[in-house]
Amino acid sequence: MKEKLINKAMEVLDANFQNGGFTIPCKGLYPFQWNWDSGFIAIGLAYYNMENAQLEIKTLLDAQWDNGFIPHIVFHNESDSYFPGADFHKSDLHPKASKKFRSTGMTQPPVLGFVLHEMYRIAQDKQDMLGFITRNLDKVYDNHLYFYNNRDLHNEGLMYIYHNWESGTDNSPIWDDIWTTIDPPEYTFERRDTTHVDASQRPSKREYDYYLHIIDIAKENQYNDAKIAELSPFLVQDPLFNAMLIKSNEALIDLYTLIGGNESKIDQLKSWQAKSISSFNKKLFNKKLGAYVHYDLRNEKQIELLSSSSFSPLYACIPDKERAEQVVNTMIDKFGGDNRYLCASFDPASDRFNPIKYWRGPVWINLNWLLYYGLKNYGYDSIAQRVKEDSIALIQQHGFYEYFDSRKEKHNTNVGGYGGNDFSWSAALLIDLLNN
Ligand code: 2M8
Repeated sequence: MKEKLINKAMEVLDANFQNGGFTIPCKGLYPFQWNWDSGFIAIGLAYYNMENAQLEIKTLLDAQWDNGFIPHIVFHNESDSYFPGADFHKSDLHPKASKKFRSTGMTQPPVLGFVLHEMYRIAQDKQDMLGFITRNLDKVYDNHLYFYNNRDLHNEGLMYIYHNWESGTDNSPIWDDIWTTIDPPEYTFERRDTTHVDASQRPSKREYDYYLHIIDIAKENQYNDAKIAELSPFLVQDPLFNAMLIKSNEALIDLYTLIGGNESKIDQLKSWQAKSISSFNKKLFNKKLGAYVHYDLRNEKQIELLSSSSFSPLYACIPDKERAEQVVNTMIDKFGGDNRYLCASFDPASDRFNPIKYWRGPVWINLNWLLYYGLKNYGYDSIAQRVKEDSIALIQQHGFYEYFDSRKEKHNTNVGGYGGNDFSWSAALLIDLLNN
């Protein structure tokens, strides 16, 4: 069984690999290179094709801007199967944007630091991998420098995101209250996602109006960070995004130490870490809910809602042991009933929960992967094992879907995998889980 699944996962990844040296998340639905997808994909590729794993990262870094920014989508190729594409985003409005590749003017959770660390762990030829890391690590460091210089509004070590697409958890109910504060125009455009996936599993047209409107505000200001921080109606400190940065900081410290030299960078990273972890625990923990939450900077308040992002700080060792226990208890109490696969992307008890709609409830393999390692960090091995087994069972029963129903009873009917099929990060991270 294990071998068959791994072979199928490799087939999915290989079929999604493109001539430009990168892997698309999924045919039709996502025809370009996505930032954090590429990171997760490289981890899976590292097990059987290190050359392509390195190429995946190199190709993404080739699109880095002169200010260290790494965009969320790189439009290496032309495709009209996706909206909004390069002509809408117009990254060239920013003076430091890549001259080589068109891209979006927003980013995604910064996974590259820990991805390089994972690739090193997996590599058979450590020397070769260390060479690759040595050639690329400063680029990732520059990306972190970009964040600390431009996204840390209050100089507290917590980055803001200015668009829900920067979170990676696109249409999460977390944003619902923010949307009520905005009144975007009704855009006229042709949706492409709903030609690939049933509309019931995707965001609504009105939600797309919000998404496009925020991009228009950023474009009117040439994607200038300071202007965006002043004007964007969406400005959030996201626990998942910041946990990814903190985990990647830690990875950079380890990797620079391995390479030798670079003392001043290591010192800088350590001081960022101390500040970020301390603020994270002060500002993003919610005692009443017993987990981490988002902070809405525009409206100056915590968003008191639980999502799978609430547990992601376990992956970056952000809580101390006692707080980690609270977080794990919350996860099991609220998301871990016997009738559920772990881990729903949004609080199943909430009236905003939707079991089939994208980031409003379904289980996602990348979040499960982060939770698996996060739980292991604190010795919760049997719960970690459950997350792993649930992930494998879902893929085995339905295929390499983009997301899955958390309700166990649903799976008796053989319905349960949603969104795109033959989805790259589901395949890549399953390879890692099965090899672990
Ligand atoms: C989804 O997001 C894109 C926009 O970035 C979309 O819906 O069009 C999200 O799940 C995101 O996290 C992911 O990186 C992307 C590609 O898989 O798809």
